[in-house]
Amino acid sequence: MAENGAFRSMVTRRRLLAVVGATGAALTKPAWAQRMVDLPLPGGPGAREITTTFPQKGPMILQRTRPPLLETPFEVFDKGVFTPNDQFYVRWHWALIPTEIDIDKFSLSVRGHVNKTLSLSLNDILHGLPSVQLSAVNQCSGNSRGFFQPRVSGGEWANGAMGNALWTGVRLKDVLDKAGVKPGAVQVRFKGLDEPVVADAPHFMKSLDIDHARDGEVMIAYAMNGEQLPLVNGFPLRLVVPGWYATYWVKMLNDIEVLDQPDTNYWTKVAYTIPDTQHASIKPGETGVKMIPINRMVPRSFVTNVASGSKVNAGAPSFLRGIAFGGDCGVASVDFSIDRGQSWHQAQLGKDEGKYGFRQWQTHITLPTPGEYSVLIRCTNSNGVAQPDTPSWNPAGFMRNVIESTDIMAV
Ligand SMILES: Nc1nc2c(c(=O)[nH]1)N[C@H]1C(S)=C(S)[C@@H](COP(=O)(O)O)O[C@H]1N2
Ligand SMILES: [Mo]
Repeated sequence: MAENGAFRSMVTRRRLLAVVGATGAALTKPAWAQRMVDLPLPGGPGAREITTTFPQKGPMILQRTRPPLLETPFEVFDKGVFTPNDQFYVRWHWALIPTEIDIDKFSLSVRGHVNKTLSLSLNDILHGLPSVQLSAVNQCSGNSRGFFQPRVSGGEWANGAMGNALWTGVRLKDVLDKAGVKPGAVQVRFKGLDEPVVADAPHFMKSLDIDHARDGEVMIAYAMNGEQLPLVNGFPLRLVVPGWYATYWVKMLNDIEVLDQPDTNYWTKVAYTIPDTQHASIKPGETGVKMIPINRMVPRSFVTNVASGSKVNAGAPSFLRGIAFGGDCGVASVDFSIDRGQSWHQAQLGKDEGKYGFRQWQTHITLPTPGEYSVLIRCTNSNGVAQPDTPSWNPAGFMRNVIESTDIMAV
């Protein structure tokens, strides 16, 4: 898709009448922090409500209505490496999200430590700069949080707070160059159109170091899988930070501020920090650990065509397939074990759609005799980093990437 004229004509005036999160809960607690409610996971990750009431969205697992937290049903990942827009997961921090955007009035400001402040229209972005395209996994830092033991509070996601899309947009670098970054710039801060529910709460903002922002890969995307972004996934523009957790992928992006001091805002400095330890792991209750902002993703892999609890014939080959991703680089290999990790065998990798995206894998396994098996799948990325065999733990429930196990009964 070298020619992006199709997307350009698809970005049309948006008059969304559906209300995002129409059945909002009453806001009773005064402190903004208390609005970050803990989400119980009654019945476990498998027993959650499916909703079809969100604009431009198909069936999604409803985690929360206002602000929306919608999880991708896991079977969607078996359909291919690109996650369809209408079942791509959704996560917002604050409930005041525009329900329509007038694309003629929309503008993206570029300001702060720059030679020239810019106010770019969508037309300027779509027609004034070279377009780039890349497939990349967007994964919430807290994806799979619901599996943490001991349990931690936060959005109790199973494994569906991730998705892979083909993103089209412009390089952040080109936009920054247009404004002219002044010497002494240290970070770039990004903000969207969503707003806190109470005045004293911090607007959602994230920052990247200046060199990262100018690496030529970080993108301002206006299309996802060949279509304009769904409203709840950040229409009309969102940041795409390949290889980094989705917290940095600011949606409905309308403000870019170049900073000459490190960002001290809550969302960069306090929230979304991880222990500066191996696998970001600490012992429950451990204190006094140095915390750093969450950053690069780590490898993961999943079986998508067979669910835990399935039965197969003993002594006969069974077909297994799934997805893997390397995190901040490509997938080098996906291996499986049917003997609790004593021996590993390589699965076959599918087409490489780009190092930051999902990669499909497939294999046949033969479970020799009747009985219960735990089939383990392990991704090793092209930096030589493999998934760990023991789960890590941190109080925010971030960065889970332990080797997954699928329980299969051979009969
Ligand atoms: N403007 C804005 N952008 C945001 C957020 C937000 O609350 N507001 N949440 C971030 C987080 S934590 C995640 S996980 C991703 C989710 O992206 P998605 O909803 O498109 O899947 O958006 C990121 N960008
Ligand atoms: Mo997130």
